[in-house]
Amino acid sequence: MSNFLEDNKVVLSFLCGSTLGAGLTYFANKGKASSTDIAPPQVYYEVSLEIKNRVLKEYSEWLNAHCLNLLKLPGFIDINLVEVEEAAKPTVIFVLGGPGAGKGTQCGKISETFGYQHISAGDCLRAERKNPNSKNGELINNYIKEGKIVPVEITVKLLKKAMQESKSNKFLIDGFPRDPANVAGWNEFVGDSANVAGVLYFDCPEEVLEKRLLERGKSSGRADDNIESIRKRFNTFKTQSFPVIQMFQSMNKVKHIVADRSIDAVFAEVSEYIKQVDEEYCPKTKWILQCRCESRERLQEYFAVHAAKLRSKAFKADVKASARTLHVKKSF
Ligand code: UP5
Ligand code: MG
Repeated sequence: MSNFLEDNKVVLSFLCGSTLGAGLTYFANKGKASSTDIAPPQVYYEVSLEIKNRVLKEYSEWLNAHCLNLLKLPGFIDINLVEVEEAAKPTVIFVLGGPGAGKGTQCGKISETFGYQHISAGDCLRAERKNPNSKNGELINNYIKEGKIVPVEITVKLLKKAMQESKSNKFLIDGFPRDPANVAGWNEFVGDSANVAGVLYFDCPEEVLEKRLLERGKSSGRADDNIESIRKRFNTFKTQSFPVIQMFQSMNKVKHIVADRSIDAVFAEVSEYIKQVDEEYCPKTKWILQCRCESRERLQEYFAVHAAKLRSKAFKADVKASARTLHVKKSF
């Protein structure tokens, strides 16, 4: 316990440093029965609250204030509020589409707006190619110039390392998996340690892609932004990468996006998808609220107050609650 705050009604004891930390205990300062008194029966109650990410900050602030108000009710002894850490697996979205479809552009925007970590397989390989200590530099260079797919052992290790070094728990894996061998490599090296939420597929006609890449090639310095390499990349995409998209499609995992539109129009649709993934896959915070009351009647008063307050708030649909009585301590 590091901090005490006292007024006439309550003593608030912080069990940890932060407001969103592991636990807070609130005590009513109402004088407990002494050993010679007949102690009233006390009811222990536990409410589990699962809070969706989008209301977490607002709800946490509200809940803290609400706990202090509850203690003003007669018969309340204490409330213990515990945040349960979920050891959730990382969430992964694969981002696929032809060369120049806008994968990198959209990933940048998603990452800025929704806090995903953007890991581009192509960028990882290009960085590895420049690494003087790497044995694979020359091989990577040749594969990229030829528009061919680098052996998966090299790529997947770079991806895994980037994920492990990140503090984030949600990732956009851009430009991977590009062929069935890449899928097998992912399953072998990452597999169950991450949840693949789905695939964002940017679909764009070749003429548009070619124009974009030639334009970018004027200044990108990329070894593969020239017409010969571009044609080879198109061919690799059609023959080896598209079947991967079809495979994910058959598993109902693909979000198809028409990419031949303005960057903002594409991002508007992408944003809706990311919100859905966040909602479904990203960990929600759970709180356990334990209260000790003098009697059942007092607890019922508690529920009347809590439920009414929650009903009056916009975030009610974003909080799931379940409750149970732990036990009733008998009086002598
Ligand atoms: N642009 C973007 N969106 C636009 C829009 N809506 N309207 C108008 N313009 C738009 O965009 C490309 C250009 O288009 C930019 O100038 C942009 O401003 C504009 P970008 O966002 O960069 O498109 P992206 O899809 O990321 O294109 P990129 O060229 O990066 O795709 P590739 O898939 O070809 O490249 P990647 O880097 O992923 O891979 C390169 C090579 O690495 C591969 O060919 C392969 O040899 C190797 N590789 C592997 O072997 N294994 C892997 O797992 C990954 C890569
Ligand atoms: Mg890219």
